[in-house]
Amino acid sequence: MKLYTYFRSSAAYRARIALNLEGLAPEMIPVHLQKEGGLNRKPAYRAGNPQMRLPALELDSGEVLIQSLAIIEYLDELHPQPPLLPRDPLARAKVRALAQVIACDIHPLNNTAPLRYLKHQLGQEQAKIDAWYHHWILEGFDALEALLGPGPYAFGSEVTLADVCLVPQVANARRFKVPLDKFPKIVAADAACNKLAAFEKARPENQPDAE
Ligand SMILES: N[C@@H](CCC(=O)N[C@@H](CS)C(=O)NCC(=O)O)C(=O)O
Repeated sequence: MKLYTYFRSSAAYRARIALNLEGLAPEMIPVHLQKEGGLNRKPAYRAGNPQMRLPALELDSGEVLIQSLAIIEYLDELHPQPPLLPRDPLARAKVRALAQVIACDIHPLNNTAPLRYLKHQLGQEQAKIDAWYHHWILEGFDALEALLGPGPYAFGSEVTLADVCLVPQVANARRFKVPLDKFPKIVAADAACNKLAAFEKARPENQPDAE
């Protein structure tokens, strides 16, 4: 397998964590999202992933999977130990909801493409773009903080898909200096996860393409 990744991509970071948790070590293929306007937009990458985003997982069959949550659930179904989703349907729905607060409602608004659009097409100055970025993280984290359980992880005593999404989003928040003091449960779940090797190995600064 090959994972198309970029050290700073938080969606690729999710996939890296899940692969590590499942004990899988695909070949890492870095795709630079800034160089030459984004190497993800070149025909070579677009041929495998018409959406031109990261991550993509190329299977040994040559099939290419896109969308981090779809990739992670695929891996989880093939490698059920450790499970990233609980067996109980109610618990599964709750874990997916936590993951989707991040992956569907926070992250898409703060992604490279909409931020570039705000800057270049809508002519917004950097201070306004930073305010936008902070706003959507703070609003989403308010909800997550209220939804999170007692820990140590986002959904209790086991690592789940919720943690796989939470840790990269917290890393983004820190990178863009979003204050986290209002979110003790989020900070504690992030800290608990980062003690685990699978999370540590997936960190942006530990990637071969880190700058
Ligand atoms: N919902 C997608 C989001 C993928 C995504 O937007 N990835 C970003 C990096 S975190 C990307 O490739 N951006 C490049 C671009 O928009 O040009 C997923 O979960 O995989």
